Amino acid sequence: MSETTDTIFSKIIRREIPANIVYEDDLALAFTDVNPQAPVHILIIPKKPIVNIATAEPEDQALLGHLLLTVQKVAAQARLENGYRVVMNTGADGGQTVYHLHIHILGGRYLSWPPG
Ligand code: DGP
Repeated sequence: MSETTDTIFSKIIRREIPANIVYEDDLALAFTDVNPQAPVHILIIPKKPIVNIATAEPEDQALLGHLLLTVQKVAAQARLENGYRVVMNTGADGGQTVYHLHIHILGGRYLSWPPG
């Protein structure tokens, strides 16, 4: 088993640890963040264990597009009509702590800019 298949998110995909799953399809899973930074904080992940956007391959193009369109569905389901932020922390300086690609959806309050 490669290290990328053994993150906490792969355990969530395999239902080995619990999560509050809010959306699932053949390619993606979405669940609420355990340490929310906004009233709505949802993570969207591919079921394929890609490390991050920096290591994604050309063959992942359709999957990455699918994840971004999944953002639309999940944000609408969470009633984020006033807007939201989409974040992909990437690598050490990007603040990535779980090395399984994930998209943060943050909303439900005004989000200031720039981030820390
Ligand atoms: P990042 O810093 O971008 O790698 O964010 C990882 C996020 O994952 C962080 O906001 C906390 C969340 N997280 C870590 N472990 C778990 C877990 O076991 N369950 C859930 N729901 N979220 C987790």
